Amino acid sequence: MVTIGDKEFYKGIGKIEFEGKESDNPLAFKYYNPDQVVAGKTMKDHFRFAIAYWHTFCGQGDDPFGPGTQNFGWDNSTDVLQRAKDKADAAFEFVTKMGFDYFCFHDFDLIDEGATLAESEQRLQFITEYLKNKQQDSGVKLLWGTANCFSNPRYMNGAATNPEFNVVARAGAQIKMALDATIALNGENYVFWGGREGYMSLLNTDMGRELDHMGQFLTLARDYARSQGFKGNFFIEPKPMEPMKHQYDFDTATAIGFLKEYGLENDFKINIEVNHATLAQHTFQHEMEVAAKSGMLGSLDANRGDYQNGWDTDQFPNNIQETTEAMLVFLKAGGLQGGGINFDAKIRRNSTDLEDVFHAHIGGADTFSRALLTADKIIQSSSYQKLREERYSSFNNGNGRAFENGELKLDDLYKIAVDNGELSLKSGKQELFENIINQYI
Ligand code: XLS
Ligand code: NI
Ligand code: NI
Repeated sequence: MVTIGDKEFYKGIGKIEFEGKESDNPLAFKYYNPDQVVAGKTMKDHFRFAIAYWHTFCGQGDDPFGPGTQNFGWDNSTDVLQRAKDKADAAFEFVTKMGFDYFCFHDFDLIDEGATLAESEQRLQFITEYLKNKQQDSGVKLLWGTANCFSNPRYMNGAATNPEFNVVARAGAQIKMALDATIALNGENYVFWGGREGYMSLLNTDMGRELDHMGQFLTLARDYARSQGFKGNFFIEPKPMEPMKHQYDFDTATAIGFLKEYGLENDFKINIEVNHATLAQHTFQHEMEVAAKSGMLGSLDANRGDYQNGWDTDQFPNNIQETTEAMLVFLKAGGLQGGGINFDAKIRRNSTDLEDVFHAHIGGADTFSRALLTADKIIQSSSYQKLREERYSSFNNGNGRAFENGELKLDDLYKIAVDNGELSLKSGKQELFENIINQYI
């Protein structure tokens, strides 16, 4: 049973069900079968799919060349509080109809920012209470909350890294309020995406000082949340550029180095977004592998970029090859550390039917599901893992093992090399690996 408020916003669309790949129903899942067990867990538990409040209920499709094209039924009231309640009703109707369990938000996605800090806080408390009831009625949970410390002009030079202390303090107040809302809604995680934490020109920027401020700021946020009983993870979401020319959380490796430098590695993990990986000239799977290596594969923001122009287009995922390779990393890592898969993606400006956003999320969930099924089959039935392990078999015993155990010196390597004489070449077999992926898709 889909529970909906007095108003129904997505009229004529019911709960999306799994019908299998033979189904021609555009409003049904072809691969995402929530209760199907893959690699020891249901798909629902592997993915923990979430809806992004900002794209799906706020983003009206405006771009630098024209205004929005969406006509959201929940945006009509002239009363701020009523509008926020309508938006929440629409959000919970949508999440429930999709059959997902989670949503994610920025503070001022939920309700418009007030004219003063005090007014903003009152508004946030109001909508938090409302959402708490909606969560109780529907069972929908909060995957993560975050604060928008990048849209308001006061943050044009950054938030935690602003050269002006009073702006840093203002960002601190905002993040305290967003943490309060996240904790009140039993949020499982809290995200920091460094919106304008970076620089436009190095000429007017003291990078070392700004990075120290960011480390200090995140420490304060962590300490406050822990003092309020927050047990979840903090995630850093790397992105190399946009809006700033250079963003400090450039990519996963940079963010992990930063977290370790400031002693935050036990509380923070990484939230990896596909389109941010590609902007950093990495693959999605590369970023996941880097995070997994440090036990920090926290959460995923699912979307895709455009292969021709490289922009942060935030399109819905549909690249089965890319996602299959990502799911190989995912399964090898044993899944995510506390997070889920948040559709940080938007429909195109000319997708203006109410059902389009359903097609988009169905496609995204099906892409991940098909990729997971394929990756699991590759691991279970192909020679993929064996071939990969064999490449490193010389480290399994003898001198290779001794090297891994730290028992050899550089002198020892010298002696071993002298004894070995010239070596024969060993193929990396890349084409064979690629063929295995294709065979199982
Ligand atoms: C923007 C980011 C943003 C974060 C949350 O590029 O993806 O949406 O996920 O602030
Ligand atoms: Ni993004
Ligand atoms: Ni994101």
